[in-house]
Order: sequence, then structure tokens, then C-alpha cells
Amino acid sequence: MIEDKLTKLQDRGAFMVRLKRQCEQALNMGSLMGLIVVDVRRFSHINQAFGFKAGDALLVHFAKLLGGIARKRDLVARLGDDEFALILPSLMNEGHAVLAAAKLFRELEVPLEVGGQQIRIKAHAGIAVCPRHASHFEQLLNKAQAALVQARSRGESYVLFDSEDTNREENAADLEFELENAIAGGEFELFYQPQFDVKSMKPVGAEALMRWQSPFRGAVSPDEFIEVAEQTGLITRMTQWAINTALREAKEWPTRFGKQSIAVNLSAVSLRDPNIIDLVNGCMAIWESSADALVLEVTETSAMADPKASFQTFKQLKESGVRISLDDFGTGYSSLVYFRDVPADELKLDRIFVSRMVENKADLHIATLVVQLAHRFGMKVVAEGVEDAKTYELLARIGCDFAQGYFISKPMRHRDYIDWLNRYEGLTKKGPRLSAPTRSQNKKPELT
Ligand code: G
Ligand code: G
Ligand code: MN
Repeated sequence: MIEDKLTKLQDRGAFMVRLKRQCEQALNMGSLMGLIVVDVRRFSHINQAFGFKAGDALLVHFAKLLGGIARKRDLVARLGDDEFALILPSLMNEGHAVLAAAKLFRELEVPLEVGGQQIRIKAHAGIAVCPRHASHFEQLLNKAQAALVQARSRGESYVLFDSEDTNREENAADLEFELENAIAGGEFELFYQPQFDVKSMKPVGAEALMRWQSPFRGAVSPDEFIEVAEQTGLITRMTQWAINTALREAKEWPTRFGKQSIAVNLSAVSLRDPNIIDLVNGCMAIWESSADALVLEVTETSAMADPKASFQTFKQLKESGVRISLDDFGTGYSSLVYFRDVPADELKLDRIFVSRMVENKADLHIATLVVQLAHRFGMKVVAEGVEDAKTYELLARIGCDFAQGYFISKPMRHRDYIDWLNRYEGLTKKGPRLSAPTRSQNKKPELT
């Protein structure tokens, strides 16, 4: 390791490498890692007043103090002329990082003799904890430095970074880093929500909904992370992961209700990705899935951003046998011409209309018209957000083809979805009737 000649501490380059590694380790182990950055106050003034030799002696002394409070696995580094850092891996809690800083400042109370004079070293410190304040090493350093600036301006010895001050931008940068790890770390999971044939009341397939089980944030909805993934380009890998996983898992589904389709959401960015056709074809080849099993859901809004290009992509995907479903239909203000021109197989009537159909005549009219128009142009209609029996019955009456919503089931983990398919017996006014779980199903260990 490269070290600073004067203090024998790690230099900035070596420190950054270690900081990165320690951040990753904290993330992997689920432990806490503290970072303290310390700035010696008016160091140049000491240099001028007492000479460089005295200045050097002071730095060496300061380095020793830091070394003294460090535990065996801690790392002390010199970041710049008068800037130091202390990495504290495996903290019991973040209070321990604060205690370490407090200890340092107690030691600094003892004056140092330089050139026959007693001087008190003054300093400020900023503290940040990974992953509480940031999980990416550069972000963590930024946070510790921000806390240091605060300490200086408030005239305090040390300040723990205040996460209240964290703005959205920093959160997004963290999310980006965590997402990247999440793919490699297998933290993503698909949940499945059944889609019913309204008339026969039997499942015809399911929509795959991505969930991220983050070790720090808990379960995170795609509403939160898809946008970040789109901005950073990670979305391509996530889309590929979702299609592959959905096709692979769908192979395990029981066949008692006949052929099942599997719907995967395609983000606006993936729709515009020139490689999307190859990507989809590649996935289908791997899993030897019959193409008509795969449905790609594209929101009406993202399709309308550039209808010409979108329709071209739809056509190419359809040539591969994939079906196209227009998600959140009715919220995108597209014109009636859309019904004529869009090469889609299915519309998903947005739950805004579906949820109010029973109470609100106008929404019922809209739903009825969408169903009739869609049928006229050879498309099927899925009602989303079906939450009760009344809505389901109305959908049957207006001739809606498929239904999806909490009335049938919430999205389920894959294992639970298989179990649900095995036990589904029929739909009642209260929802699905399921057979009693078999003993072996009872014994199945819960995946946590
Ligand atoms: O399941 P949930 O309500 O959290 O979904 C929120 C939104 O995220 C929905 O609009 C859904 O279409 C979208 N979504 C869910 N899974 C995926 C996915 O795998 N890819 C993309 N692009 N969007 C998804
Ligand atoms: O935009 P998209 O249709 O892909 O959104 C799917 C999301 O809708 C899923 O996250 C799912 O949890 C949610 N969802 C599914 N069924 C219902 C329902 O009956 N009511 C409500 N409020 N949300 C639902
Ligand atoms: Mn969807």
C-alpha cells in the first residue's frame, strides 16, 4: 500500500480503494461502517508561525492520535495537507462513530509542545455512516465532508451527517448504485397477479410485477426504481432479467387450466431500445417458450410518445409471435384513430375507469365503449383493478374479455402463485374459493 511519507498513513488513493471495499463489505454483510473526516484548523497559520518543521511535527502527532483511537481493523489515512480520515468497519451502531470522534477531540485537548511552545490543535470533523447515509463510497465521502462543513460553520468539533438534509438527487445516486448491486445479488423477484377469462372465471395467465427486496430499504415498488433504472441504462438488463425469469418460472405453472400467458411490463426506454427485438427473441429461444405465451405490456403514454416508431416495433415483435398489450389505457389522451392504427392485441382498461364503473355511469359508458371499439378492431380488453364482485359482474355484462385485480388476487410470490393455481376451485361473490392446502404444501418451508 502506498503511504504518506511523513505520517506513514495511507494516502488518498489507497484510502479511496479501501473505502470502496469497506462500503461494499458493509452492504454485503449488512453491517455498519463509519467514516470520519477531520480537518486541522488553521494549519497553514501554524506553518507560518512556527516553521514547516513544527508543522510536520504537528501532523505526525495528529496522525498518532488518530492511530491511537483506531481499533485494529480501522483505517487511518491522510487525504490532503491537513485533512485526515478514519474508516471504522463493523460498527455496533452509528453512535460508536460519534464516540470515536468524541475521543479524538478529548485527546486533542492536551496541548502539544512545538518549538518550545504549547499549542492546542484545533480541528473539525464530519461523520457519515454506510449504508445509513450513503451506500456508495464517493457519496459517503461527500456526506462526511458535508457534515464537516457544517461543523466548521456551526463552530462545533464534530457533526454527524443529518439525513434530513439528504436531497432527492443524492438518494437517486444511491439507488442507482444499489440497483446495480441488486441485479448481481439476486435481489429482484417477480410477483404474479392472475388474469381471468371473465366468462369462464378461470385463469388464462398472469402479469409479472417486479419487486426489489432491498436489504436496506425493504420491499421497493417499481414505481420507485424503474425511473432511476431508465435514467441510468440499467433498465435493459432489468428488462432482460424480467423476461427471462417470467418465461422460466411460467414453465413450472400447473397446466390444469390450459395454456397460460405471461405478461411482462416493458418500460418506455426499452420500447425505444433498438435491440429490444433481439433481446425478446433471445429470451424466447433460451426457454423454448412458444411465442404466443409472452405478452408485452406497454403503457399507452409511452407508445404515444412516438407512435410511428412504437407501432413499427410492435409489428416486429408481433412477427416473432409476441402479443402486445396497451397498459393503463384511457389515461393517455390518444385519439380514436389509435383504435384503427395501433398494432396491438389487447387493451388494458385503466383502473381509474374500472374502479368507478359501479358508482359512476360515465365511467361505465367509457368502459363499454372501449370494449366495443376494441372488439371492432380485433383487440381484446383486460380490465385492471377489479376489486369486487359487482365490478366483475358488470364487466361480464359489457363483454369485457379478461379481468385482473385484488378481487381475484393480489400479486403473489412465484411459489404462492403455483400453490394458488393448484388450489383454485372457482369464483364466488367473496372472491376465489381455494381447496384446503395439502399436507405437503403445508410443510413447504417459507421462503423469507
Ligand atoms: O406492482 P406495482 O403496483 O408496484 O407496479 C407499479 C408500476 O410498476 C406499474 O405501473 C407496473 O406496470 C410497473 N412495473 C411492474 N413491474 C415492472 C417491470 O418488470 N418492468 C417495468 N418496466 N415496469 C414494471
Ligand atoms: O400499471 P400496471 O397495470 O402494470 O400496474 C399494476 C399494478 O396495479 C400492480 O402493482 C398491482 O399491485 C396493482 N393492482 C393490481 N390489482 C389492483 C387492484 O385491484 N386495485 C389496485 N388499487 N391496484 C391493483
Ligand atoms: Mn402492467
